[in-house]
Amino acid sequence: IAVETVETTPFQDQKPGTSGLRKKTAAYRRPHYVETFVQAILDGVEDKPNATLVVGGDGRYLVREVVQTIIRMAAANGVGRLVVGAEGLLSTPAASGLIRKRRAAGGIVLSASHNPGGPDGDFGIKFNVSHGGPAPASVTEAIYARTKTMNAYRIVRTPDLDLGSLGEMRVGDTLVEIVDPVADYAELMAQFIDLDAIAALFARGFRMRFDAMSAITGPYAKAILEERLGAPEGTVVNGTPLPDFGGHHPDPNPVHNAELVSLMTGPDRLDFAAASDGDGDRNMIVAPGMFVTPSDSLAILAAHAHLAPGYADGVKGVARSMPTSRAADRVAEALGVEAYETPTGWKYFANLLDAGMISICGEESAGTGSFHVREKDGLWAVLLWLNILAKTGESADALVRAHWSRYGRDYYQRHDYEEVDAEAASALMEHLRARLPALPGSEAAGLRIEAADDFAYTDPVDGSVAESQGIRIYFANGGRAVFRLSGTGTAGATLRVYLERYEPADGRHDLDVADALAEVVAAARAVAEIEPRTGRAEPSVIT
Ligand code: VG1
Ligand code: CO
Repeated sequence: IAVETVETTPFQDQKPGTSGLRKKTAAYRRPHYVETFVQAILDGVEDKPNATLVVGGDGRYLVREVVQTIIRMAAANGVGRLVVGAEGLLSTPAASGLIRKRRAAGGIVLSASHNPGGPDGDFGIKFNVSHGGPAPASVTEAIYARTKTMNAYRIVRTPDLDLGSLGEMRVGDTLVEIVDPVADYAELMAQFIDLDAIAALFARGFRMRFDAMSAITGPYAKAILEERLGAPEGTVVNGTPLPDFGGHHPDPNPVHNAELVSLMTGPDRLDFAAASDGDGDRNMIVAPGMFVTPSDSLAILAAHAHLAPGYADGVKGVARSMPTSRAADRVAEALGVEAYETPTGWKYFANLLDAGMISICGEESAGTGSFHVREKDGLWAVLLWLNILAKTGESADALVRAHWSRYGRDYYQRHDYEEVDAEAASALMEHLRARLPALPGSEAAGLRIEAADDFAYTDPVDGSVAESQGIRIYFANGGRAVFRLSGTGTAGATLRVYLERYEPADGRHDLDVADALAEVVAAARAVAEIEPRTGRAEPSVIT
């Protein structure tokens, strides 16, 4: 078949952020926009005739069309094999697992994750490398550099492939293999999680809800929880991936899924509830009567992971992103293993996982994962929780309270100021940065500042350095505030303010979170001059 070379004008705005290229869907509607980015990815793939690429997305609007485009361009560029999820579907963790299992050169995941989908929503293209994890900054920077001068791309003109039928097809010299998106992932879970113990839990009448939020995890959760583990039908709700996620915001947190939290209060409450995001890598855990913060969840999973077969040898080390609360560090200390603190974004965990330095890692933004893949994994976290509940025989809320009484409680909140004027947001950060040397010893809203810095990370494996990853301010009451700008937003800037305060093991664990953090919140707002600089007296979302 004839390969066509299409001449184009380069784009200057295809810079990947925290997790791939993420823009308003309309941006991808511009002629040659998708093709330019895909060509820049393909240009970086070595030994193409012998390379395998994994392709799939979270089912949102535009995924199918872009999968067809990638197939045509991979064929035109001479890629040996494509492994494509049926109907173009693959969750982010499933794609990561497939890349590893098939020893692929990498994978292209089509998703804007927890951002809304549809023609007026967001779309994204992520590139993962051969270890299965997000491309490191060196790779994304090279892709971005190529897009800025890209003046032609290669494509074949073939009819759309039928993405619904499993099996192999040829497009030119490229073998396209359509696979069941769930099968390999379910297999992987069976290796790491004690599924029999969970099945026995359901057989004893354990009641839970898993809300797939009309995004990618529906088919995975139905296959594993309902079909394999025998949870009653209807345990999984919103289980069909829809192009617009049913109009919902597929971000699993107590604001965007308040229903799940309210379901867990009152006399008829369930034993457990959970949700995942657009592309299936995040998780929200709700215990009877309480939302479990992702920071606490990470610590609790690390403390009990040895109860699951994949971690029976013990946890080797733990990592958390810098803004995540320090709860996981306390568990690492008790286990006598190393705790690492990385910048925000999953790509920083991959080297530590590859080197066997950590077993479990996570982020405050509802991401938890382990060495089973190189992405965070929503359903895996839910299954590990169920595994732990089945093995300990504890209720989820009792497990959380027991954790606090042993390790103390890290009260935690994140305040997001969304769609702030981009210049005002950068100026706010610059101002804080400039004042750093003067902050220690000073007071903000009556609270004394003990230390302050701008977080930088040196990767202990390859020595690469990431600078300016967020401003940390430590207060005299044991509190901490962290400030950074989001790298996944698509309109204006989002200022994220992460707030926490530690209450020791013998302290008070039953305070209202807002009350517990009130002093730290006031100090953070004052020191960053949030209202005068952004015009916002209150954040848009508190999670
Ligand atoms: C956010 C989160 C970060 C997460 C990233 C991707 O990034 O804070 O922890 O890794 O989203 O998550 P930012 O730069 O907007 O703060 V997802 O579920 O998009 O893959
Ligand atoms: Co996600």
